[in-house]
Amino acid sequence: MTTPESRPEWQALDAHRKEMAATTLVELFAADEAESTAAGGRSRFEQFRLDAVGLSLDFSKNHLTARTHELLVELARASDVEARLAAMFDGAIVNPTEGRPALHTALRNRSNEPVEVNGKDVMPGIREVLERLSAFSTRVREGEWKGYTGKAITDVVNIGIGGSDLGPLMAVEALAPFAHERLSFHFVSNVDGAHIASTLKGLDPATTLVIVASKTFTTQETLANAHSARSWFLDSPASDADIARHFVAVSTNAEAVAAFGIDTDNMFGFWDWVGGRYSLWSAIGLPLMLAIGPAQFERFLAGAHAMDKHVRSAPLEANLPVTLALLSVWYGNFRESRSQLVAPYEQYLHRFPAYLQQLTMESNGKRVHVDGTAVNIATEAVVWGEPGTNGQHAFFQLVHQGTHVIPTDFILALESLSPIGEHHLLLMANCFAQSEALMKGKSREAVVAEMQAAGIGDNEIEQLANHRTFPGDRPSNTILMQRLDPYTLGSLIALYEHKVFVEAAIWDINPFDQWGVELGKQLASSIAAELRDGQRVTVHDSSTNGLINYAIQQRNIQA
Ligand code: G6Q
Repeated sequence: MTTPESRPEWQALDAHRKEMAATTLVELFAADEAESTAAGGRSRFEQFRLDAVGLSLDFSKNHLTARTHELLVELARASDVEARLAAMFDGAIVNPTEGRPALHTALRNRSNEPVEVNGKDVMPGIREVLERLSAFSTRVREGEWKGYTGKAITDVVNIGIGGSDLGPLMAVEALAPFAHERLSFHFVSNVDGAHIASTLKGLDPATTLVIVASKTFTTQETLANAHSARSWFLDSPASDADIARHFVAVSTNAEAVAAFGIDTDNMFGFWDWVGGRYSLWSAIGLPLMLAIGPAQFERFLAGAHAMDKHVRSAPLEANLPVTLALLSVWYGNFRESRSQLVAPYEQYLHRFPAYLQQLTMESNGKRVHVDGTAVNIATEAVVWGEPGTNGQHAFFQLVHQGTHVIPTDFILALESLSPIGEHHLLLMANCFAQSEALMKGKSREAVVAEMQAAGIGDNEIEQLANHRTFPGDRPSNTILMQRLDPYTLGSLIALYEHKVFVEAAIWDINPFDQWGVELGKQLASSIAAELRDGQRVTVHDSSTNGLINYAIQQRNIQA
């Protein structure tokens, strides 16, 4: 097998990195501006800017020249990115450790093209579930679907975790301005009883719809929360017969849904070739469809489908997801950055970083290649973030003056969904100012001059100047959209999904399995049995034995 780092294109980038090591962003801008003015050509901003599917990416504030970009694209080409994308879209087994295709793109396929798995077109099944979801959502939204006392539904509680929670939660929050006025949405994921208890407190069982969302329908946390929700429901004057009006399931496991007591007529299915963190486009998106309605949900799918078409048809050098992935590889593998910040300057996207953490780190947090051999290069960075401007008053200190260089994605909508006074102008100003400041920094000379102008004495200047100096040269992307709506949200999510896929193609890792998550599922059940049993344990290491035994002992004392 050719490892990524043994490719000549990788080595060419490594050599180029050395040439580029001392060149700063400010120098790159100065050189490009001089050249474009002399030649009457394009500015750096124009040169490193891409527009597609309602999104505009400015990647000029990165450590790259036209040559860097060319070399990165050559690496993508040598890594068979185009063929690998085609294989995914065409239903090939791109998840070999679980023997499955990964066809989230089929879920949003708006074309009439068939998509085959084992010789069978999956599109009719996808359309049928979408129609059932639409019919159900319309009935709930229009108040035709009644609770057991004859009242319309007012509250929807989604019980799920991981991929069955983060996507719908993020999207319902992101599109809140498009949501049905009568319906409120709640998401319960944590097995900590506080989550379900605080959510159900104050809700009326007679007007609450519970969605139990679990691909496998075996996830401990989700089943524990679903059982508690059912007990809460049956503690009201409702009876078993009323469950059908208040509990629906989204799953691939009809048997387990029936065993739980949910009528499979009230179940919306999906398929094993939909990965949890890629499942928002399937029936897992039911809360979003209930919130925004079937027509807007179609727009959401259409935005993602348009990005699917873009990633497959745009040349690699003008391809948005490919560009983001290549920048990530450039910083992670050639400039030693280990972390990426995502800063949406859009309050409605406040759960987007959490969603991206799962998408990115669960997909590409891997240490072996597709064939099982060890990876000798860095794979995924740590992804984190919070909405701006909040982050500026907290961790941006480290981004500006810490010892790590953290490439940042700024995301901003130009039009506010909540226009009040000058709020949006201030939000935009902060977003643009941060990327400028991260790039330019503030030299010691500028600090000294500023302090002298303020009449500060030499001793104080000497003591403070280094503290007030900013190194700058910190890279960022800025992703702009006209406004955040179902279409642009669909496109934005698909952009990052494909970014993750292209990174995985370059690193030659499988982005669609998650053995680390599976491990957590197994471990907790054996310790749960030991805690239930209450007998002293000796089978673990001394720390784990000690913790378990201490908890058992304390519980006995409390009892
Ligand atoms: C996602 C992961 C994981 C999964 C949850 C919930 O890609 O596999 O986050 O979504 O563990 O699983 P269930 O939907 O089966 O309950």
